[in-house]
Amino acid sequence: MRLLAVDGIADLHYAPPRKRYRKHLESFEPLEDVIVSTAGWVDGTFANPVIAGMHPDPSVCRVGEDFYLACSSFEYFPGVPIFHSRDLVRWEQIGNALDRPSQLCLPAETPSSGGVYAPTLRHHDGRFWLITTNVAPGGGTLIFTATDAAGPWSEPIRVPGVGIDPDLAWDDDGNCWCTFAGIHQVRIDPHTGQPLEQPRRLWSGAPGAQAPEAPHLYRIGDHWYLLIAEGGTERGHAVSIARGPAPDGPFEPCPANPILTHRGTNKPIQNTGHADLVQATDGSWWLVLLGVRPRGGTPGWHVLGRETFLVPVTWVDGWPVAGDLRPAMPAPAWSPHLAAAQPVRDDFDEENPHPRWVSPRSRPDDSWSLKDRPGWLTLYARGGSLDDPDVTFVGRRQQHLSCRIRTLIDPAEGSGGLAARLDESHHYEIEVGGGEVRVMARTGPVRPVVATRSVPAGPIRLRVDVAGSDGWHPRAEPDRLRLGIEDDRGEFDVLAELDGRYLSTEVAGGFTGRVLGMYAAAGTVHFDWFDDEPVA
Ligand code: 6LW
Repeated sequence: MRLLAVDGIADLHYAPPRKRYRKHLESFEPLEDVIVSTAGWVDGTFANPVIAGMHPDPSVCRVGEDFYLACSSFEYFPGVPIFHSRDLVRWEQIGNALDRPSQLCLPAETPSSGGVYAPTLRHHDGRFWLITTNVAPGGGTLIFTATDAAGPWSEPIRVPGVGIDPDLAWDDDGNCWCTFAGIHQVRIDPHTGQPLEQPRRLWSGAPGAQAPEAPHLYRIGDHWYLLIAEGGTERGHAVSIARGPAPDGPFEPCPANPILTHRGTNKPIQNTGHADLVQATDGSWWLVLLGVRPRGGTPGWHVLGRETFLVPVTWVDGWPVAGDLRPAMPAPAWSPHLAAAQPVRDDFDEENPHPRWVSPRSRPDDSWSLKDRPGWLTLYARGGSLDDPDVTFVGRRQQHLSCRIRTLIDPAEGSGGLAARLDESHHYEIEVGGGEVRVMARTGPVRPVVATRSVPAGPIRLRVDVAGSDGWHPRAEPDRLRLGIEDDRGEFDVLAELDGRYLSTEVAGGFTGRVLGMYAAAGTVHFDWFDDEPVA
């Protein structure tokens, strides 16, 4: 075992002695397999976001020394990613709560940004409880339970009459209070999902505020606190709080509301809202919340979707006061916990895909395999292209403002490629098949083939470089994507360079961010590995 100190003593990497070898084009080049690190927590600061990429609507709970967090997942399957942390800063995805079709049905007619909205994750009576809403046809508000947050999670229990952003809280008499967007509340039987009364309206933030939503209800000391988001999930987003003597109020708003908002500021993190409170074992309090990192000129474009941020909370006169939310934050008082580092490469050597891999709407067993060609991910085309709701696409959320993705694809029995996807109407891809490589760019109603190149038969490396832009002028793009092919020496032959704004939430609309991945357009295609590496 070797322990390598990188970037100062707080950043340790453990590199096991086992050597692995890249297959094919760079045979027998040893790969250093760094499996744990404390990166992101250096010299007394930690980096925000703590979970980068499309991980919105975070809900957090603590069980002993362990923190667990869940996020929305919209039209992607599997749904509701579950993360674990011991230090609140470094989060490892341990599963997806909704990972079987019987739990998550997203029919082809489910629009992008439909599907699974904000969850609440709680631990009560020896079990994890997760409540969320699937807004797809045939969905509804659903409760799932598990004894291990990594799964398996139960079949869904339907909760009729409850809208989006449901929360669960229990009082000492065993009543289960379900509070949801509006803000409304109803007592329910969480085992059957049945309401025990008519829903009531609670406090709804500032008079006339847009979209009072994302309620979470907590018993803290002598008060019940009702934390909500208001102002809409765009630039006006905010976190507000009220308190009362009982779970159903009456609620008195905090005089300092909103307790957190970046509206009207030039701070680099915007759209801050939809928060959840948690207390660490040392007694300190923290908020996890969503925010975005817009780039480029005006109005600013965010391309990674809404991400999860962390901010400390202090209490003054019985009200929470949120710290200053910045990209570099003073680290918590405790030591960083060593957690699994995300490897650059997925070699497709495992029996099952890592939980970070998602597909739009569904991933039927006959659309993919890790066994048919061992060591490769094989995809079987269903829908013909990324324009189709049932395209065979396996991707992961883009997590770095600048990054490089690459894959070695064998299109011998079909065609497919590498894509950056915002939704069906907004995606760029580089595709190979029939002796040709093509770059295509779908932006709204237009879908030009931007570049083509003849290539010899056989496996080929496809590559997409995403370069975040730094300069500012009113029309500056948030980033640029360069799509091309790579030779065995790593030389990048760029076929097209495209403006990233067209794959942003501000252009496409909706609640999601970019997903980067592999797809099959026709027949059968094989992928030997997929690299996703941040670029400084
Ligand atoms: C979610 C709502 C919100 O249900 O966006 O930002 C909606 N907040 O609370 C979709 O994520």
